[in-house]
Amino acid sequence: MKITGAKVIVTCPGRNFVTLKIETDQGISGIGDATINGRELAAATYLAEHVIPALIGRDPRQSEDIWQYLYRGVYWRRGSVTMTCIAAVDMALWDIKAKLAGMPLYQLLGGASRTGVLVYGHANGRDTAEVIDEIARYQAMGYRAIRAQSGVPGLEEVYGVGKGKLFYEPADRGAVAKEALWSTPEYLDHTPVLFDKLREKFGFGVELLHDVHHRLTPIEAARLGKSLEPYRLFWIEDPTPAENQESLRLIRQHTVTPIAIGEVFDSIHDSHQLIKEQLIDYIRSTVLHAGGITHLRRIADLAALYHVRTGCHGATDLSPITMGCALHFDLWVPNFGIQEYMRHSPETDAVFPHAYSFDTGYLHPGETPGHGVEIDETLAARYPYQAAYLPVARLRDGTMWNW
Ligand code: EZ4
Ligand code: CO
Repeated sequence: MKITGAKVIVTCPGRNFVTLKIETDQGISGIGDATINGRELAAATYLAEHVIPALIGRDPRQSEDIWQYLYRGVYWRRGSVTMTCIAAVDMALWDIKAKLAGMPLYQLLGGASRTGVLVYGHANGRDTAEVIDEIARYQAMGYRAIRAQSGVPGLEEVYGVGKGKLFYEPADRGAVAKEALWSTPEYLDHTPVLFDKLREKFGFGVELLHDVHHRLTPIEAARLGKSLEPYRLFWIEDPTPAENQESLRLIRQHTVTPIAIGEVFDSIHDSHQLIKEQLIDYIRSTVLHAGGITHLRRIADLAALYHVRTGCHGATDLSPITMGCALHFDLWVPNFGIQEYMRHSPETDAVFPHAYSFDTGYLHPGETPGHGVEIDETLAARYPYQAAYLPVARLRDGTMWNW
């Protein structure tokens, strides 16, 4: 069996997505996601110029050897663009392999370890009253786990709030990123008050989560974790930018609020120390930015040794192809924790018809052979690429901060 062709499809059904399609001499094709928010064309070029020529003629069933070829063989290891492009190839090859076997992808990984994949939704509002309404809305839809993000008095814009409720989208159209103001003291004062009100309103029967989005220093994160302990959060997400893995030791010494980190990580080396020292409870790496199913399963296996469970990233800038692959992975992986599920817009869902479905708080990848996600190329062609970027953050005095 041979790979006979491959192409990159860039489409913008509400937001940009980069898709790799691989074709074979047996008439079976597979697709993978290569979207990096704000760096879409870098991934598209990397695939078209540097990866596709090397794929032609290879046996698509040798997904491991192709992974190693694209990782070791490139000399320049790791990095988000490289690892995302490897992931796109890997997803497409697993799709082909599972279609060839006539099985849903999760069966090739080891079969279902659970009946459904627990997901969390993203409830956001400008103030506590709006957040309460949104949580009630998610609960009415059947969600059992909900991430609460609220505006902060004194700050015009914060991560996770605004631009549509059920379809949160952080990127703004335009050639240059928008700038937003960030101030930690207001946030740290406001967040425990928010969760106090949420628990008062909803009780402890719903899992509540919160994304800090890399905004804090370690000691600030420690204070936040400690102040949220009475509200028993499922986790706080990305409390600090965790390039410095050691800094999580400090947070751990001060709080038992569970910690999830890693949506921007691109390989096992980024979380190696976090996992081995049990400095986190959930690893957020997903199939897209961390080298595909082939690499994510290695991260999950390492994590399992240290009681760390998975909590895959699943925001709207990860295409339905990533969601499909993640759900096959989640249904199988023994140390599954939870899956993020930010709903895609109807335009996106129409371009990427998929077999996965939501029922009473759980997603299921479906039984279609392969990963169960397709791309409607005719429809995709109607939505050309539009430059869009995540905002950048500055402190009151103009200092650049982490968005
Ligand atoms: O801001 O994926 O948990 N989800 C997140 C996301 C990220 C986007 C960045 O592209 O933090 O909303
Ligand atoms: Co996040």
